[in-house]
Amino acid sequence: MNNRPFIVGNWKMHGTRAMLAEARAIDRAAERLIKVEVAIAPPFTLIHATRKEASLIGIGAQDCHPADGGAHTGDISAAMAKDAGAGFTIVGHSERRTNHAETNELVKEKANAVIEAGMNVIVCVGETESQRDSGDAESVITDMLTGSLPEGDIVPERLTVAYEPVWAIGTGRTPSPDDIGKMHRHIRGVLNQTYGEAGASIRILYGGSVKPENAGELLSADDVGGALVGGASLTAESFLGIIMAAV
Ligand code: G2H
Repeated sequence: MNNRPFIVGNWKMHGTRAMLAEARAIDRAAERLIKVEVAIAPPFTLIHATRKEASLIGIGAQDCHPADGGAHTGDISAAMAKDAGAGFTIVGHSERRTNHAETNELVKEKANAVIEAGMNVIVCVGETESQRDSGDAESVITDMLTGSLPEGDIVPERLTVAYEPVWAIGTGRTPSPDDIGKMHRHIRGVLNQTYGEAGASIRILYGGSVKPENAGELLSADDVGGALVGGASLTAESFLGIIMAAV
């Protein structure tokens, strides 16, 4: 198992080539940070340029189409993302599930396509506030995982799960470390059931309003293998603050 914390910046729909300077600065600092695995998922338009500018950190895509190719105007296949320089792809982010009506079934197809293309995959799951309030968070996460995880045997290094409670995304609110630990233990149980022995070695990231100020506390929660970071990954200064908290 890769025991290094995995800190992933999800740039979402932010960034033009002017932002390559941030990627360069993160990459330079990462040279000295052998204890942490660092990656950025820029928009598709910056994958190739970011890969060229930043040679040490991982570069990934934020989504892909499940098909290899075809008449899908505006879409990008996993193989295309890989060809542009991506080494991993995020699938099932709640903004995709909500804004593009993505179902568990579609997320699973995408996850399978990413693995098939030879990349690693980060599968995101998370409950809404009303689901948490009604006490259904764990069963919702079980359904999301069993519906969305890639099929078949898995090499643990190829799959990462990101637990991102929808109500914590971009809101500044976060669960307590106890609640995060409880959910990560629950996710671990589902991974063990799904993949057997391999399930024990799959990293589980926490995501949702991670900042330099709270990263140390959130990363210290039980079975947290790193963080998926949105807003606070957009400048090298704040992203490096989070990375340093993981050292
Ligand atoms: C959750 C996270 C990154 P933020 O979406 O995936 O974003 O850190 O802005 O809450």
